[in-house]
Amino acid sequence: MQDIDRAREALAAAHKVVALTGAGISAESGVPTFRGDGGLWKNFRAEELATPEAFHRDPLLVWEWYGWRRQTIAPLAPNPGHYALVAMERRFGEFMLVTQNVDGLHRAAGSVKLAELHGNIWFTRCTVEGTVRENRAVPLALLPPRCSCGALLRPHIVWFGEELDAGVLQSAVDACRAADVMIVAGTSSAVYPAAGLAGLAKEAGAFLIEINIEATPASGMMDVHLSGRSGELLPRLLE
Ligand code: BV8
Repeated sequence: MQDIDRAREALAAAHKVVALTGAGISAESGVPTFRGDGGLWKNFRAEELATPEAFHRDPLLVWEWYGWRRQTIAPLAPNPGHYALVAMERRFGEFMLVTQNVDGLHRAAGSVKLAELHGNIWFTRCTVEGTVRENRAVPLALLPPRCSCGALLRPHIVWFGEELDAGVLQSAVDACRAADVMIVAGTSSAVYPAAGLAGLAKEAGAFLIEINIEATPASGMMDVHLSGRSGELLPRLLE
């Protein structure tokens, strides 16, 4: 039996499904990934930008990077991979989508049962009051943007060395521990604690399906590795 048929068979018997996505699922929408050729980190040094120290040292530089990313993402649309996950949310009794992506494309596609582990680039957070507000301005009116209280605003994003939101992470952990099937799509499985979620699902007996154009450090624990683009393979899982 072909791997895609084994994956479909496991999904057909599943009641509880969790999906973990990374930058690869947005690649076909035109969003640059982080690693690999042309990746964001190639042109920028992660430690220069996606850390609280970098923001403290040079908030304008960090905001110029996020402003450029917002400008890049703003005109882009979800692709068939995003929409297939919306269809899965409506098909399975219990479904949760856990994403590492900050681009907001899962929300735009219609995903509701969604845990955004690393935050969302379309939201800012006041560095003094902690207030989180949606801000879709492209370009941003002021760089770096400031709160009405006068304090600097930061992207509502989890940087390296920062804790994830405990509630969001717990909901993702609970979903992985209860899943019959877990789909891991478009992620290099390099960043923790997100990269540890597939192991939790495996320990709890879930059937693991990886969708990626290459092998990853997580490929060895998968029941099925489907090699190819998520925009093509995710919809085929629903056939
Ligand atoms: C934390 C926001 C507690 C920025 C990001 C062990 C436990 C806990 C922490 C650690 C640990 N070990 C190390 C750490 C520290 C660190 C970490 O994991 N470092 C890594 C590099 C080793 N983790 C943290 O700091 C986390 N915080 O745990 O707090 C703590 C605190 C201090 C000390 C210890 C513990 C915070 C992590 C969040 C960091 N923020 N982003 C921003 O986005 O601007 S992470 C960043 O990488 C993005 O969010 C991205 O989502 C994430 C993962 O990358 P991917 O999404 O996988 O993207 P990538 O480009 O890498 O891969 C794309 C994949 O798609 C590839 O495999 C490619 O083949 C594939 N692909 C491409 N095209 C397609 C495709 N697949 C299918 N179809 C296609 N068309």
